[in-house]
Amino acid sequence: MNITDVRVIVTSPGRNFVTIKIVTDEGITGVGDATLNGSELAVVAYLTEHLRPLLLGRDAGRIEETWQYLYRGAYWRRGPVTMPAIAAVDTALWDIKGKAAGMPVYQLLGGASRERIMVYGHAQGTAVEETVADVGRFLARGYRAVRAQVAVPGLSGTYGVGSDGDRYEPASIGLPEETVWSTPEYLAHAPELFAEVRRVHGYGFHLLHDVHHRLSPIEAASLGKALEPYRMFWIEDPTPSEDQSAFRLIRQHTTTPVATGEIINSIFDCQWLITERLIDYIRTSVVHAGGITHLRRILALAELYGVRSGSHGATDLSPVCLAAAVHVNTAVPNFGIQEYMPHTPETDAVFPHSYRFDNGHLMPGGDPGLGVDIDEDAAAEHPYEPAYLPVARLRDGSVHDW
Ligand code: KDG
Ligand code: MG
Repeated sequence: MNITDVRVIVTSPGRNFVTIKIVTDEGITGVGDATLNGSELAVVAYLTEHLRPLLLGRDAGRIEETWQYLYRGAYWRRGPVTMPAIAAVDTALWDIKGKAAGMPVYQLLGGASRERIMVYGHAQGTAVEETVADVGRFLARGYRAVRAQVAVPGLSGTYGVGSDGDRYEPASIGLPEETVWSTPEYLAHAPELFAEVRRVHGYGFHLLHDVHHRLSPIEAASLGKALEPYRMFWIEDPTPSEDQSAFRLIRQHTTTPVATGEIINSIFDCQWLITERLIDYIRTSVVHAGGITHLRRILALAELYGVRSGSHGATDLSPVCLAAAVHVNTAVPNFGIQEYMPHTPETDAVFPHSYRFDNGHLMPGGDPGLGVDIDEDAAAEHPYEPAYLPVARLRDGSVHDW
Protein backbone atom coordinates (compact mmCIF):
# COMPACT_ATOMS: atom_id res chain seq x y z
CA MET A 1 0.00 0.00 0.00
CA ASN A 2 1.71 3.20 -1.18
CA ILE A 3 1.22 6.83 -0.27
CA THR A 4 -0.34 8.80 -3.10
CA ASP A 5 -1.07 12.12 -1.41
CA VAL A 6 -0.36 14.08 1.77
CA ARG A 7 -2.90 16.85 2.33
CA VAL A 8 -2.12 19.54 4.90
CA ILE A 9 -5.31 21.12 6.26
CA VAL A 10 -5.30 24.31 8.32
CA THR A 11 -8.55 25.16 10.03
CA SER A 12 -9.71 27.41 12.84
CA PRO A 13 -12.98 26.19 14.38
CA GLY A 14 -12.56 28.57 17.35
CA ARG A 15 -8.79 28.00 17.45
CA ASN A 16 -6.14 26.96 14.94
CA PHE A 17 -5.33 23.36 14.07
CA VAL A 18 -2.99 21.80 11.52
CA THR A 19 -3.93 18.30 10.36
CA ILE A 20 -2.53 16.00 7.72
CA LYS A 21 -4.41 13.42 5.77
CA ILE A 22 -2.32 10.71 4.12
CA VAL A 23 -4.00 9.04 1.16
CA THR A 24 -2.98 5.60 -0.16
CA ASP A 25 -3.44 3.78 -3.46
CA GLU A 26 -5.79 1.32 -1.71
CA GLY A 27 -8.14 4.15 -0.78
CA ILE A 28 -7.34 3.94 2.96
CA THR A 29 -6.58 7.32 4.53
CA GLY A 30 -5.08 8.30 7.87
CA VAL A 31 -4.97 11.53 9.91
CA GLY A 32 -2.33 13.15 12.12
CA ASP A 33 -2.23 16.29 14.28
CA ALA A 34 0.61 18.76 13.52
CA THR A 35 -0.59 21.77 15.54
CA LEU A 36 2.08 23.98 17.13
CA ASN A 37 0.14 26.64 19.01
CA GLY A 38 1.13 30.14 17.88
CA SER A 39 3.58 28.90 15.19
CA GLU A 40 1.26 26.77 13.05
CA LEU A 41 2.48 27.81 9.60
CA ALA A 42 6.11 26.94 10.37
CA VAL A 43 5.02 23.29 10.65
CA VAL A 44 2.82 23.62 7.56
CA ALA A 45 5.84 24.80 5.55
CA TYR A 46 8.03 21.95 6.85
CA LEU A 47 5.35 19.42 5.98
CA THR A 48 4.45 20.71 2.54
CA GLU A 49 7.86 21.86 1.33
CA HIS A 50 10.12 19.23 2.90
CA LEU A 51 8.30 16.09 4.04
CA ARG A 52 5.56 15.68 1.45
CA PRO A 53 7.99 15.07 -1.48
CA LEU A 54 9.76 12.39 0.62
CA LEU A 55 6.50 10.58 1.34
CA LEU A 56 4.87 10.29 -2.08
CA GLY A 57 5.23 6.72 -3.35
CA ARG A 58 6.50 5.30 -0.01
CA ASP A 59 5.11 2.09 1.50
CA ALA A 60 2.52 3.28 4.06
CA GLY A 61 3.06 0.12 6.13
CA ARG A 62 6.67 0.89 7.06
CA ILE A 63 5.96 3.11 10.06
CA GLU A 64 9.22 2.65 11.98
CA GLU A 65 11.38 2.91 8.87
CA THR A 66 9.56 6.08 7.80
CA TRP A 67 10.09 7.56 11.27
CA GLN A 68 13.81 6.74 11.10
CA TYR A 69 14.02 8.15 7.57
CA LEU A 70 12.40 11.46 8.54
CA TYR A 71 14.30 11.77 11.86
CA ARG A 72 17.72 10.11 11.47
CA GLY A 73 17.73 10.73 7.76
CA ALA A 74 17.62 14.47 8.42
CA TYR A 75 20.88 16.03 9.54
CA TRP A 76 18.98 18.78 11.48
CA ARG A 77 17.04 16.98 14.17
CA ARG A 78 14.57 17.51 17.02
CA GLY A 79 12.91 20.79 17.85
CA PRO A 80 9.32 22.01 18.19
CA VAL A 81 8.73 22.49 14.44
CA THR A 82 10.07 19.31 12.88
CA MET A 83 8.81 16.91 15.57
CA PRO A 84 5.07 17.73 15.20
CA ALA A 85 5.50 17.31 11.43
CA ILE A 86 7.09 13.87 11.88
CA ALA A 87 4.48 13.12 14.57
CA ALA A 88 1.62 13.86 12.19
CA VAL A 89 3.02 11.53 9.53
CA ASP A 90 3.61 8.80 12.11
CA THR A 91 0.12 9.16 13.62
CA ALA A 92 -1.51 9.00 10.19
CA LEU A 93 0.43 5.84 9.30
CA TRP A 94 -0.72 4.12 12.53
CA ASP A 95 -4.28 5.15 11.65
CA ILE A 96 -3.87 3.57 8.20
CA LYS A 97 -2.35 0.37 9.64
CA GLY A 98 -5.21 0.04 12.10
CA LYS A 99 -7.81 0.51 9.38
CA ALA A 100 -6.03 -1.98 7.11
CA ALA A 101 -5.97 -4.53 9.96
CA GLY A 102 -9.57 -3.78 10.97
CA MET A 103 -8.40 -3.05 14.54
CA PRO A 104 -8.26 -0.06 16.87
CA VAL A 105 -4.67 1.19 17.16
CA TYR A 106 -4.38 0.13 20.81
CA GLN A 107 -4.70 -3.47 19.65
CA LEU A 108 -1.65 -3.00 17.43
CA LEU A 109 0.22 -1.58 20.44
CA GLY A 110 -0.26 -4.80 22.39
CA GLY A 111 -3.91 -4.58 23.40
CA ALA A 112 -5.66 -2.91 26.30
CA SER A 113 -3.89 -2.70 29.65
CA ARG A 114 -6.92 -0.92 31.13
CA GLU A 115 -10.59 -0.29 30.45
CA ARG A 116 -10.64 3.49 30.86
CA ILE A 117 -8.31 6.49 30.98
CA MET A 118 -8.36 8.67 34.10
CA VAL A 119 -8.30 12.35 33.15
CA TYR A 120 -7.89 15.59 35.03
CA GLY A 121 -9.94 18.71 34.34
CA HIS A 122 -9.03 22.38 34.72
CA ALA A 123 -10.59 24.33 37.60
CA GLN A 124 -9.89 28.04 37.63
CA GLY A 125 -11.01 31.30 39.16
CA THR A 126 -10.10 34.92 39.63
CA ALA A 127 -10.20 34.43 43.43
CA VAL A 128 -9.56 31.45 45.73
CA GLU A 129 -13.25 30.92 46.50
CA GLU A 130 -14.09 30.87 42.76
CA THR A 131 -11.54 28.15 42.06
CA VAL A 132 -12.68 26.17 45.09
CA ALA A 133 -16.26 26.31 43.77
CA ASP A 134 -15.04 25.29 40.29
CA VAL A 135 -13.23 22.25 41.75
CA GLY A 136 -16.60 21.28 43.27
CA ARG A 137 -18.23 21.46 39.83
CA PHE A 138 -15.62 19.08 38.38
CA LEU A 139 -16.07 16.63 41.25
CA ALA A 140 -19.84 16.74 40.75
CA ARG A 141 -19.29 15.80 37.09
CA GLY A 142 -17.39 12.67 38.14
CA TYR A 143 -13.80 13.82 37.76
CA ARG A 144 -11.36 11.98 40.06
CA ALA A 145 -8.58 14.47 39.41
CA VAL A 146 -8.66 18.26 39.10
CA ARG A 147 -6.01 20.86 38.31
CA ALA A 148 -6.51 24.09 40.27
CA GLN A 149 -5.27 27.52 39.12
CA VAL A 150 -6.09 30.92 40.57
CA ALA A 151 -5.33 34.49 39.50
CA VAL A 152 -2.70 36.26 41.58
CA PRO A 153 -4.16 39.57 42.80
CA GLY A 154 -2.63 42.51 40.96
CA LEU A 155 -1.09 40.43 38.13
CA SER A 156 -2.63 40.61 34.68
CA GLY A 157 -3.36 37.39 32.81
CA THR A 158 -2.25 34.75 35.33
CA TYR A 159 -1.51 31.48 33.50
CA GLY A 160 -4.46 29.07 33.57
CA VAL A 161 -7.18 31.60 34.35
CA GLY A 162 -9.41 32.56 31.43
CA SER A 163 -11.96 35.21 30.90
CA ASP A 164 -14.59 32.98 29.28
CA GLY A 165 -15.65 30.65 32.07
CA ASP A 166 -14.90 27.00 31.35
CA ARG A 167 -12.06 27.19 28.85
CA TYR A 168 -8.65 28.77 29.14
CA GLU A 169 -7.24 29.62 25.71
CA PRO A 170 -3.93 31.44 26.03
CA ALA A 171 -3.38 32.16 22.31
CA SER A 172 -4.84 35.42 21.05
CA ILE A 173 -5.43 36.79 17.57
CA GLY A 174 -2.92 39.44 16.53
CA LEU A 175 0.42 40.18 18.18
CA PRO A 176 1.28 38.56 21.55
CA GLU A 177 -0.59 39.70 24.62
CA GLU A 178 1.86 40.84 27.32
CA THR A 179 1.25 39.67 30.88
CA VAL A 180 2.87 40.70 34.18
CA TRP A 181 4.49 38.15 36.48
CA SER A 182 5.82 38.39 40.04
CA THR A 183 7.21 35.26 41.68
CA PRO A 184 7.05 36.57 45.29
CA GLU A 185 3.38 37.53 44.86
CA TYR A 186 2.58 34.12 43.35
CA LEU A 187 4.44 32.20 46.08
CA ALA A 188 2.68 34.18 48.79
CA HIS A 189 -0.77 33.53 47.29
CA ALA A 190 -0.78 30.03 45.72
CA PRO A 191 -0.55 27.81 48.86
CA GLU A 192 -3.73 29.44 50.22
CA LEU A 193 -5.65 27.94 47.28
CA PHE A 194 -4.64 24.35 48.03
CA ALA A 195 -5.28 24.74 51.75
CA GLU A 196 -8.79 25.95 50.97
CA VAL A 197 -9.49 23.30 48.30
CA ARG A 198 -8.54 20.52 50.75
CA ARG A 199 -10.45 22.17 53.62
CA VAL A 200 -13.64 22.38 51.57
CA HIS A 201 -13.43 19.23 49.39
CA GLY A 202 -11.19 16.92 51.43
CA TYR A 203 -8.52 14.49 50.23
CA GLY A 204 -10.61 11.98 48.28
CA PHE A 205 -9.51 13.11 44.83
CA HIS A 206 -6.28 13.98 43.01
CA LEU A 207 -5.23 17.63 43.11
CA LEU A 208 -2.83 19.04 40.50
CA HIS A 209 -1.25 22.41 39.75
CA ASP A 210 0.65 23.87 36.78
CA VAL A 211 3.41 26.34 37.64
CA HIS A 212 4.08 26.82 33.91
CA HIS A 213 7.88 27.11 34.00
CA ARG A 214 7.96 30.26 36.14
CA LEU A 215 10.23 29.47 39.13
CA SER A 216 13.93 29.09 39.85
CA PRO A 217 14.95 25.68 41.25
CA ILE A 218 15.09 26.85 44.86
CA GLU A 219 11.75 28.69 44.56
CA ALA A 220 10.22 25.52 43.13
CA ALA A 221 11.69 23.48 45.98
CA SER A 222 10.13 25.82 48.52
CA LEU A 223 6.73 25.65 46.78
CA GLY A 224 6.89 21.84 46.73
CA LYS A 225 7.63 21.84 50.46
CA ALA A 226 4.85 24.32 51.23
CA LEU A 227 2.33 22.14 49.36
CA GLU A 228 3.28 18.83 51.01
CA PRO A 229 0.40 18.97 53.55
CA TYR A 230 -2.10 19.10 50.66
CA ARG A 231 -0.82 15.82 49.13
CA MET A 232 -0.67 17.02 45.56
CA PHE A 233 -0.85 14.51 42.68
CA TRP A 234 1.82 16.71 41.09
CA ILE A 235 3.18 20.15 40.56
CA GLU A 236 3.81 20.63 36.85
CA ASP A 237 6.65 22.47 35.11
CA PRO A 238 7.93 24.11 38.31
CA THR A 239 10.99 25.33 36.37
CA PRO A 240 11.72 25.64 32.63
CA SER A 241 11.93 21.99 31.55
CA GLU A 242 14.95 22.27 29.26
CA ASP A 243 17.12 22.74 32.38
CA GLN A 244 17.18 19.08 33.43
CA SER A 245 19.57 19.51 36.37
CA ALA A 246 17.19 22.00 38.04
CA PHE A 247 14.96 19.05 38.88
CA ARG A 248 17.69 17.47 41.03
CA LEU A 249 17.62 20.44 43.35
CA ILE A 250 13.81 20.29 43.60
CA ARG A 251 13.99 16.56 44.36
CA GLN A 252 16.48 17.10 47.18
CA HIS A 253 14.02 19.32 49.04
CA THR A 254 10.49 18.02 48.60
CA THR A 255 8.38 14.87 48.33
CA THR A 256 5.69 16.65 46.30
CA PRO A 257 5.58 14.71 42.98
CA VAL A 258 6.84 16.56 39.91
CA ALA A 259 5.66 16.44 36.29
CA THR A 260 7.21 17.96 33.21
CA GLY A 261 7.52 17.41 29.48
CA GLU A 262 4.78 19.16 27.50
CA ILE A 263 7.40 21.16 25.57
CA ILE A 264 9.88 18.26 25.34
CA ASN A 265 9.99 16.77 21.87
CA SER A 266 12.48 13.92 22.01
CA ILE A 267 13.70 11.14 24.28
CA PHE A 268 17.11 12.80 24.34
CA ASP A 269 15.61 15.86 26.06
CA CYS A 270 14.14 13.86 28.95
CA GLN A 271 16.53 10.91 29.13
CA TRP A 272 18.36 12.24 32.17
CA LEU A 273 15.17 13.40 33.91
CA ILE A 274 13.90 9.83 33.67
CA THR A 275 17.02 7.78 34.29
CA GLU A 276 18.03 9.91 37.29
CA ARG A 277 14.46 9.60 38.65
CA LEU A 278 14.09 13.38 38.89
CA ILE A 279 10.42 13.40 37.89
CA ASP A 280 7.36 11.27 38.61
CA TYR A 281 5.29 11.97 35.47
CA ILE A 282 6.42 12.61 31.91
CA ARG A 283 4.02 14.88 30.01
CA THR A 284 5.26 14.35 26.46
CA SER A 285 2.43 14.14 23.93
CA VAL A 286 1.84 12.38 20.61
CA VAL A 287 1.94 15.63 18.62
CA HIS A 288 4.95 17.33 20.21
CA ALA A 289 7.10 14.26 20.83
CA GLY A 290 7.32 12.66 17.41
CA GLY A 291 4.13 10.65 17.20
CA ILE A 292 2.98 7.31 18.61
CA THR A 293 6.27 5.62 17.65
CA HIS A 294 8.47 8.03 19.60
CA LEU A 295 6.12 8.62 22.55
CA ARG A 296 5.98 4.87 23.05
CA ARG A 297 9.78 4.78 23.18
CA ILE A 298 9.86 7.54 25.82
CA LEU A 299 7.24 5.73 27.90
CA ALA A 300 9.12 2.43 27.61
CA LEU A 301 12.22 4.12 29.04
CA ALA A 302 10.09 5.78 31.72
CA GLU A 303 8.59 2.43 32.73
CA LEU A 304 12.05 1.12 33.68
CA TYR A 305 12.46 3.98 36.16
CA GLY A 306 8.98 4.05 37.69
CA VAL A 307 7.98 7.23 35.83
CA ARG A 308 4.37 7.30 34.67
CA SER A 309 2.70 9.08 31.75
CA GLY A 310 0.72 12.29 32.17
CA SER A 311 0.31 13.51 28.61
CA HIS A 312 -0.39 17.11 27.75
CA GLY A 313 -3.97 17.55 26.54
CA ALA A 314 -4.83 21.24 26.34
CA THR A 315 -7.27 22.26 23.59
CA ASP A 316 -4.45 23.20 21.20
CA LEU A 317 -3.79 19.45 20.91
CA SER A 318 -6.50 18.52 18.43
CA PRO A 319 -9.05 15.70 18.73
CA VAL A 320 -6.75 13.74 16.40
CA CYS A 321 -3.96 13.96 18.99
CA LEU A 322 -6.36 13.17 21.81
CA ALA A 323 -7.64 10.09 19.97
CA ALA A 324 -4.05 8.89 19.46
CA ALA A 325 -3.31 9.59 23.14
CA VAL A 326 -6.30 7.47 24.18
CA HIS A 327 -4.86 4.50 22.24
CA VAL A 328 -1.36 4.90 23.71
CA ASN A 329 -2.81 5.37 27.22
CA THR A 330 -4.97 2.27 26.82
CA ALA A 331 -2.00 0.12 25.88
CA VAL A 332 1.04 1.22 27.92
CA PRO A 333 1.64 -0.38 31.33
CA ASN A 334 2.85 2.82 33.00
CA PHE A 335 -0.09 5.11 32.26
CA GLY A 336 -0.55 7.75 34.97
CA ILE A 337 -3.16 10.30 33.98
CA GLN A 338 -4.31 12.23 30.88
CA GLU A 339 -4.96 15.97 30.78
CA TYR A 340 -8.40 16.69 29.33
CA MET A 341 -9.90 20.00 28.29
CA PRO A 342 -13.00 19.27 26.22
CA HIS A 343 -12.90 20.81 22.75
CA THR A 344 -15.70 23.14 21.70
CA PRO A 345 -18.70 21.69 19.82
CA GLU A 346 -17.41 23.69 16.81
CA THR A 347 -14.08 21.82 16.95
CA ASP A 348 -15.74 18.45 17.56
CA ALA A 349 -17.91 19.01 14.47
CA VAL A 350 -14.77 19.35 12.31
CA PHE A 351 -13.14 16.29 13.92
CA PRO A 352 -15.76 13.51 14.35
CA HIS A 353 -14.38 10.91 16.78
CA SER A 354 -15.33 7.74 18.61
CA TYR A 355 -13.57 8.29 21.98
CA ARG A 356 -15.91 9.60 24.63
CA PHE A 357 -15.84 11.11 28.11
CA ASP A 358 -17.61 9.22 30.85
CA ASN A 359 -17.56 9.96 34.56
CA GLY A 360 -14.01 11.34 34.83
CA HIS A 361 -12.53 9.00 32.23
CA LEU A 362 -11.96 8.82 28.49
CA MET A 363 -13.13 5.64 26.82
CA PRO A 364 -11.61 4.42 23.54
CA GLY A 365 -14.07 3.67 20.75
CA GLY A 366 -13.93 0.36 18.91
CA ASP A 367 -13.42 1.78 15.40
CA PRO A 368 -10.49 0.50 13.33
CA GLY A 369 -7.53 2.89 13.32
CA LEU A 370 -7.62 5.93 15.57
CA GLY A 371 -11.38 6.43 15.36
CA VAL A 372 -11.10 10.10 14.41
CA ASP A 373 -11.30 11.97 11.10
CA ILE A 374 -11.34 15.49 9.72
CA ASP A 375 -14.39 16.72 7.83
CA GLU A 376 -12.60 18.73 5.17
CA ASP A 377 -15.73 20.60 4.05
CA ALA A 378 -16.47 21.69 7.61
CA ALA A 379 -12.77 22.58 8.09
CA ALA A 380 -12.87 24.84 5.03
CA GLU A 381 -15.55 26.97 6.70
CA HIS A 382 -13.06 28.07 9.39
CA PRO A 383 -10.12 29.94 7.81
CA TYR A 384 -6.80 30.30 9.65
CA GLU A 385 -6.35 33.33 11.89
CA PRO A 386 -2.76 34.18 12.94
CA ALA A 387 -2.45 34.05 16.74
CA TYR A 388 0.35 34.10 19.29
CA LEU A 389 0.89 32.79 22.80
CA PRO A 390 1.45 35.53 25.40
CA VAL A 391 4.80 36.93 26.53
CA ALA A 392 5.42 37.45 30.27
CA ARG A 393 7.34 40.35 31.79
CA LEU A 394 8.41 41.12 35.34
CA ARG A 395 7.29 44.40 36.89
CA ASP A 396 10.56 46.03 35.77
CA GLY A 397 9.73 45.22 32.14
CA SER A 398 12.22 42.37 31.65
CA VAL A 399 11.08 39.25 29.81
CA HIS A 400 10.27 36.21 31.97
CA ASP A 401 9.26 32.62 31.10
CA TRP A 402 5.59 32.46 30.11
O1 KDG B 1 -0.01 25.99 23.81
C1 KDG B 1 0.39 26.09 25.15
C2 KDG B 1 -0.58 25.34 26.03
O2 KDG B 1 -0.83 24.06 25.53
C3 KDG B 1 -0.07 25.24 27.44
O3 KDG B 1 0.12 26.51 27.95
C4 KDG B 1 -1.06 24.46 28.27
O4 KDG B 1 0.52 24.27 30.05
C5 KDG B 1 -0.48 23.88 29.49
C6 KDG B 1 -1.18 22.73 30.06
O5 KDG B 1 -0.66 22.18 31.03
O6 KDG B 1 -2.22 22.35 29.54
MG1 MG C 1 1.27 22.81 31.41
